Amino acid sequence: MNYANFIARCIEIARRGEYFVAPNPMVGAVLVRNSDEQILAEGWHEQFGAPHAEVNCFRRFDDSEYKNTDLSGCTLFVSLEPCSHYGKTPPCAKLIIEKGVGRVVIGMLDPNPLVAGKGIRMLQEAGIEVVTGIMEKECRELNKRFICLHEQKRPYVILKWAQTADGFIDRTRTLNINSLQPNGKEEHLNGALAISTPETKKIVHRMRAENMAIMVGTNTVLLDNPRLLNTHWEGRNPIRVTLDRHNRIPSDARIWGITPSGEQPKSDYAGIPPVIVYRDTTDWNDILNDLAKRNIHSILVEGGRQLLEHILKSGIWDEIHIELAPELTIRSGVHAPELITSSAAQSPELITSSGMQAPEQITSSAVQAPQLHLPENYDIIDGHRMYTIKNTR
Ligand code: AOF
Ligand code: ZN
Repeated sequence: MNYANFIARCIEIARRGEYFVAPNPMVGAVLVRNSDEQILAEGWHEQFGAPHAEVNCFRRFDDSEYKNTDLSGCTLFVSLEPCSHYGKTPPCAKLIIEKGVGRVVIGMLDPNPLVAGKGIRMLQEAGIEVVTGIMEKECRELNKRFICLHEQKRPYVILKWAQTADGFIDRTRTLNINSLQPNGKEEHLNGALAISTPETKKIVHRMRAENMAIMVGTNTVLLDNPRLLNTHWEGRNPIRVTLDRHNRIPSDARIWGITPSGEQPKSDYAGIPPVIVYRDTTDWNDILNDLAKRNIHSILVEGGRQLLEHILKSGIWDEIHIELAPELTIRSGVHAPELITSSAAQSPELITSSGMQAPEQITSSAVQAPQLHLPENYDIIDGHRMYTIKNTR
């Protein structure tokens, strides 16, 4: 039996829950008869708070023509270790034991401390053969956000911007809060440079659906007056996050999500407010800690330059997505953020002042820290180059 093929199928069906399960992981389960490798049933985690993949798989099995099959001669494939805790549903490991499944093949361990190996132990103690670590890399990629929250106690961070061929993200504009367009209107360019095309805009909104939160700095709120909603892709609206140290964001700014008739916005994530504003700190670590406490597993940062550079300097980010318009040049404006690596960020003076003597305790790798460059490979959408940079720290 090729275990990897069935775990690959688990990953495929897990993705059907992509826009609906966060902050839970996407999970898929496939029940297979050993003698002829017939798939008897499949299930996936469909929605946050709803039954887990295994429960859905057994429900379909019970409704199927195979329902009288002796499960001791069957293998349950699951992309994530079955849970051992009483959460919104009873433990999946207990259900698997009750069903009398002979073997369980697992993609990866559940990093959630409530589970973390206990699910596997429960199965083994019940005499079930357990195989783990099949397609582990792919399973980790599937749930990189969920894993980041539990392993690093912070959300997965994606930085995103669009730039001209000559490296600008916007025109130079002056702040004029009174020029904000009223709430309720779809377009909000407010004089900002429009770089994205209809197709790349959809990708941006897909990213807003994939990540639980979205963040921009105060200036971007004041300049663009954005709503930061997901209106061009399926799934939910992200939680809107910004900073406002000096109470500059007016009460009618569109980020608050208050409708023209005065209705307050509803959060698409149970128990988390729709808008979070940090007024006491701009420190990236503080913000990430707070977001993690609220169970937010991912954040997309869309600008502006100041916030993006603050985060780049901190070194605490996971991916950068850059859209480059190869035929658009504006010659002056707001420069795209400098791609500074985290090791360089730890000793910025060493890379900026060339004549400086390096203190002994600083290693040569810090001195030589390279700047990141745009990768050689990119996707092309609507003629625009779509770059992805992963933090390899
Ligand atoms: C599984 N199968 O399909 C999923 C699991 O709040 P609850 O009760 O839904 O539990 C959420 C936790 O359960 C989540 O953090 C993760 O550890 C695990 N998710 N486990 O056996 C599933 N989605
Ligand atoms: Zn479960």
